[in-house]
Amino acid sequence: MDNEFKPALIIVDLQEDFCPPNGALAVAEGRSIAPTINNLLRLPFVKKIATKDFHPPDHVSFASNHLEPHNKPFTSFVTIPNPNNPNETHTSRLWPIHCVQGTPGAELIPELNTSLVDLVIEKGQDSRVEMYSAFEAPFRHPIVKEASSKLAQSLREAGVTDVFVVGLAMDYCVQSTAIDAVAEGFKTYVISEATRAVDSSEQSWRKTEKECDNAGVKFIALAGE
Ligand code: VGL
Ligand code: ZN
Repeated sequence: MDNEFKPALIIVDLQEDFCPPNGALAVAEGRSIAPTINNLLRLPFVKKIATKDFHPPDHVSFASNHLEPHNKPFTSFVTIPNPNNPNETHTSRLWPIHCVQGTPGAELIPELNTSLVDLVIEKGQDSRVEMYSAFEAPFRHPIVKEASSKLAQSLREAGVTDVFVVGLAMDYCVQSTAIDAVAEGFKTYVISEATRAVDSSEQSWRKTEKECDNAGVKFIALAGE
């Protein structure tokens, strides 16, 4: 049936390390979106999935795992080789140590009503590569190309047609997850009141919106415009 509508909600990385006041990579107002997301969780989504950034201590995205002078969180970038083909590389931003497996910073925030979540998916476990998109869990990266995604599989099993993405951070993991959802064949939306960005400037927000738009991701507002 062409007009079938089976929506899923994906809550990206609503974890302590991405939230003020103490998160290692706190996103401004990150914690404030929890009530909005809890309200969304009461709606009849056929699948409600939360993702967790879940890094080993030696993860390539941690600035402290690199040498001077290219080891400044937020401002340094690293060139990451494809583990399967060292001639192929990509450039990635470096971060403070965050969401280390088994640490309090990796926990979902207690404000999130996890009793309404069907499935939690961890991502970013491979220390060699950055993985913003939850569709890459456990392992699928553009420079690695070992396709396998628990997320896509569980959405397909549930017959999902439309994916609504919320959470943190809008300009990194939310954006990548939403763009991959389109690539996986889902109609995809980001709900603007239920996400916040690392770079919260108007200019950066617009850039992210534009990149999402170009990829076929729709930005929607609960309140309308
Ligand atoms: C994220 C930076 C590093 C995110 C994860 O969840 O958006 N950002 N790791
Ligand atoms: Zn991360």
